Amino acid sequence: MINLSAFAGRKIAVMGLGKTGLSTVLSLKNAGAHVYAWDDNQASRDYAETLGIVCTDLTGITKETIDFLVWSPGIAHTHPEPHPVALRARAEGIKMISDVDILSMVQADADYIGVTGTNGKSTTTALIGHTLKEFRPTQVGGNIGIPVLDLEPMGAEGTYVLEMSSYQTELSQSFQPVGVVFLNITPDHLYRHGGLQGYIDAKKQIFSNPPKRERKPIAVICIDTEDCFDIAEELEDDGVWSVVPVSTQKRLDKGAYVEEGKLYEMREEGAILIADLNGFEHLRGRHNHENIACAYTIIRQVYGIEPQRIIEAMMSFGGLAHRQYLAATINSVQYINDSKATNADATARALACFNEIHWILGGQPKEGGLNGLDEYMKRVQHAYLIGEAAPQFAEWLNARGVPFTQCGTLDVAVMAAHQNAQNNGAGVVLLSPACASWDQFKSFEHRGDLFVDLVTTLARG
Ligand code: UMA
Repeated sequence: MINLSAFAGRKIAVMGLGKTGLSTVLSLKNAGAHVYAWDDNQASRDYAETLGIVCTDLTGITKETIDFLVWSPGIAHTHPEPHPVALRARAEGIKMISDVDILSMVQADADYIGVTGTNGKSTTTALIGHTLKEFRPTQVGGNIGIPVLDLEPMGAEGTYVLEMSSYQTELSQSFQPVGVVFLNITPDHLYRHGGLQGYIDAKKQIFSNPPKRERKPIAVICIDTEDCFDIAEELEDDGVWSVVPVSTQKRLDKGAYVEEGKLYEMREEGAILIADLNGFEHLRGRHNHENIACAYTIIRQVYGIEPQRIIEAMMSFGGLAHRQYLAATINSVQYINDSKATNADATARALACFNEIHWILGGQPKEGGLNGLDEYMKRVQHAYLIGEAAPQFAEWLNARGVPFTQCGTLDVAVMAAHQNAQNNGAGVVLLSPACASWDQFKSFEHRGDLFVDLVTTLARG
């Protein structure tokens, strides 16, 4: 846990008592701050009270009674509607900050690498963390699921590698990364940012606080999506960041690119072959080539480590649960947990990697539904629908001639997919929902864990 004694005696409000809020309140209380905490959900307040946290309604906070307000990333403060506590704070002139700001203030000497973009953030963050650990003290946190104040202090010797969602980049004003990886942009969380431009602007905030150091900070940007290409050009023109482009679609004359699965780095003398990425068993598909290329490039550019040492350290990365994770193989049928695919774009990445797919999908639909997935339907043998999105998705699949079964819940879907796949004696049972999980589950992890439990039971016969 990060030592927050710098905040002893300060009066601090904390909104939201999920992972971020609980970690913030407990760290601040531990340091002797006066903490006023609230969550709109009774069950969350009840749980917080079991941890000794007294809950206080924050709608009446004033500038005299509160020094600043720590906001949980998932709570809306602008779109679609600003939360009443956010309105109150703004009216009172109370500063709203994030847990990442607090970490940045108290661990100001450490290095920070921020990873953002729509898809691939968690894998890239974990991969950078796994690799960099071989060379210096390194910790991983943020949107990946570890609240940053639960990390350990490191000082100037260490690097915090933080996955930053658009909710976090938008909130965090003191975050000063020495390196940023910006992976891609496709529409997501549009309701929370008032549309695509709002979402892009929120993500771009990650560049708004370059650290004041001798060397320019490094921005590794995969320029394969148009919006990222534009961001790279804009940053290049500004001249504050050293922009290093990455592509998995075309050769570049600067930065790094992947061609036919091989990673090349551009140097003065030309393109140098760094690694054959097809050797990364746990990181299959072009989207993972993007993740590897960006992870490699940021480590290489920020720390100048020898290419082969980076690649060697990367090779032992085992992949992440809930992201195309092989949960089991039963008689030559593979069962893949890709519960983290909460939008169509993420699901496209999984569908592109397999054939003869028994595809379990559905949940709370995102804007755009299954748009963009047409080209993968020839890979799908049968679809199994769950959750709120089922009627909408059934219409979409029907229009494309994809056979499907309405299953309602995940247990029914797994059983149906298992029986069909086993009868065929081949193929893949893939949970890649293209939806948020919140209609039937607490989180995508909860959904993925249930899938793995069901599959494990089937594997045991
Ligand atoms: N709440 C209110 N009022 C509201 C809305 C919510 O009081 O109007 C309360 C809820 O009752 C709940 C708490 O706020 O108790 C939840 O806070 P939160 O949504 O900020 O979630 P945390 O548990 O703090 O988790 C957050 C991130 N969640 C979101 O941004 C939605 C986690 O990312 C992150 O791992 C964690 O902080 C640690 O940094 C998850 C996520 O879904 C993985 N992220 C989104 C994504 O990846 O698409 C952005």
